[in-house]
Amino acid sequence: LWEYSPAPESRDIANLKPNYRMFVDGQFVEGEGEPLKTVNPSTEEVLAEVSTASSADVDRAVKAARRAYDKVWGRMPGSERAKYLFRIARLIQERGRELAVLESLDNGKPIKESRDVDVPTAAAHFFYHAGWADKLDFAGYGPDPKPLGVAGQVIPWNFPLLMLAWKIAPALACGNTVVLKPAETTPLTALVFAEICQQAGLPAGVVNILPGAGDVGAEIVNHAGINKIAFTGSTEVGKLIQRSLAGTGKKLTLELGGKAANIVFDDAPVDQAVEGIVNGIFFNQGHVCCAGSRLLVQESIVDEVMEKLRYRVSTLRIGDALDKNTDIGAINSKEQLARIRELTESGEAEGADRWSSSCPLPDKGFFFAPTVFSNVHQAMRIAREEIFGPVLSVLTFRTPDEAVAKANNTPYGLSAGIWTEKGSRILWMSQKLRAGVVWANTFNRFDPTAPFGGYQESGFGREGGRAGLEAYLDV
Ligand code: TXE
Repeated sequence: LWEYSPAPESRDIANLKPNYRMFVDGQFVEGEGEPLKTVNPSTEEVLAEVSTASSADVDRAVKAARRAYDKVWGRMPGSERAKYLFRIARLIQERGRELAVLESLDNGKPIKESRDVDVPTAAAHFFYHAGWADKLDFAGYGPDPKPLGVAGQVIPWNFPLLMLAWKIAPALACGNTVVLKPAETTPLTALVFAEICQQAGLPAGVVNILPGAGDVGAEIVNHAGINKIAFTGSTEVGKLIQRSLAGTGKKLTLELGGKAANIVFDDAPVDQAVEGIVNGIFFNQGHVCCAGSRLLVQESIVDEVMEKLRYRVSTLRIGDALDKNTDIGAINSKEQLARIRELTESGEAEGADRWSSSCPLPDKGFFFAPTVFSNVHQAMRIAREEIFGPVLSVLTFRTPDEAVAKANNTPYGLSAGIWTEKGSRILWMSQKLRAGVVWANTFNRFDPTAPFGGYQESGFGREGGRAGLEAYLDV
C-alpha cells in the first residue's frame, strides 16, 4: 500500500525558473531587498531564488498603483474591467497544469488538491467577480459606487494562489488597484499570476506583487498611500495590524485563525460523517483556517465513530506532493512543523490519548503523520489553540445545548460543521453557533458566491459573495 510511486509531474510542467523577480508597474524588476530562497517542503531542496522588496520598492509600487488608479482603472467603466477579469480567469485555466504543479512544489500540498481545488477555485473567483464588475449598483449604492483606491493585501502560505484570487478579484472588480505581498515560503504562483496579468494586457500598475517577509507586509500596511488593507494570516499579526492602523482612517478586513468544531450527532450517517471529519481536518495537511480541528461527537456513538475514523485515517497516504496518490503532503515549513510538534507534545503532557497513523514518512521533507487525540478536555491547549496541522482533538457531548456551549467555547469564530439528519436541528444550531460559516453534512466547501469570514478573534469582513464586494467600495 505504501510503495512510493515516483512523481509523475516534473519541474518542466511547472516551468520552474532559477530566479523570480517582483512585479511593479507592469514590469518584472529586481527588488532591493535580500533575495529569499524558496524550498520544496517535500524534499527540502531549494526551488528558486526570489527577489524581495525594500521600503523604497514598496513606495514605488504604491505610487504605481495610485497612478494606475487615478489615470486608468478607477475611471474605467465596469464593463471594461470585466473583460480583463474574464481574460485573467481563462488564463488561469489555460495555465492550470503549470500553476498546480508549481503550487504543489512550493507549498507541499498534494497535486490532486492543487489541481482540483486551488486552481479551479481561483479561476472561479475571477469569473464570478468579472460578472459583478458592471453590476455594482446593488443595495442602494447608486449607479456609480466608488472604489476605495489602492488596496494593500497580505496573504498566507496555505492557499497561495487561491488567497491571492480571493483578494485581487473583488478589489479589481470594484475598480481598486492592488499591492499584494505573498507569504515568504510560497511566492511562486503569485509571480506566475503577474505574468498572467501581463498576458491579459492589464494596464501597468493595476496589480503589483512584492515578495518578502513580514517587514514588507508591515511597510505595505503602514504606507500612507494605501486606502484599504486586507490581511489573511495569524491572529497575532492581525491584532498587530489592527493596532497599527488605529486612527489612520484606512479600511481593514482581517481573516485570521480558527478552532472550528465539527459536530456529529447520533442520527448522522456515520460513514458520510467520517469522510467529512477526515476532509475537515486532513485536507491541505490541516493548514486551513476553517479546519474542523475539534471533533465533537455525541457520547452514544463515540466508539463507533472513533473506530471508523482510525481505520479511515490509517488508509491515507503521506508523501511527496507531486505523487498523484498522495492524500497528505508536506507541512509547508520547518517552523510550522516545529509548531505542530510542540502543540501535540503538550497534548500528551496534558493527558490526552494520542493515536497517529503508522504510514511511514519519507526520509526527507517536512512530514507529520495524521494524528487523532481522544480523551481531550476543553482546557487543554490542543482544544484551545490553532494547531494548523493534521491533528484532530476529539471531545464528546450529550445534548445539543452542550454541543453549542462547547463549540462556542473559543475566542475564534470562523466556521463549524453539523452532521445530523434533522433539518430543524441544523437551523437551530446554525443560529446558536458563533461562526461565520456553518456547514451542514459537508465541510470545507468553498464557493465564490458565499461570503466567508469570521467572528471574534477570527477577524471581520467577508470575502466572496455580495458582502465581499462591500469591503472594496465606499458607500
Ligand atoms: O503567520 P503570519 P505564520 C496561523 C497558524 C500558523 C500561525 C503562524 O496557526 O501556525 O498563524 O503562521 C505576513 N505586518 N495562520 O507565522 O506571520 C507574512 O509575511 C504585515 C492562520 O506564517 O501571520 C505572511 O505573508 N504582515 C492563517 C502573512 O503575514 C506580516 C494562515 C501570514 O503570516 C507581518 C497563516 C506584519 N507585522 C497562518 N508579519 C489563516 N487564517 O489562514 C508577518 N506578516
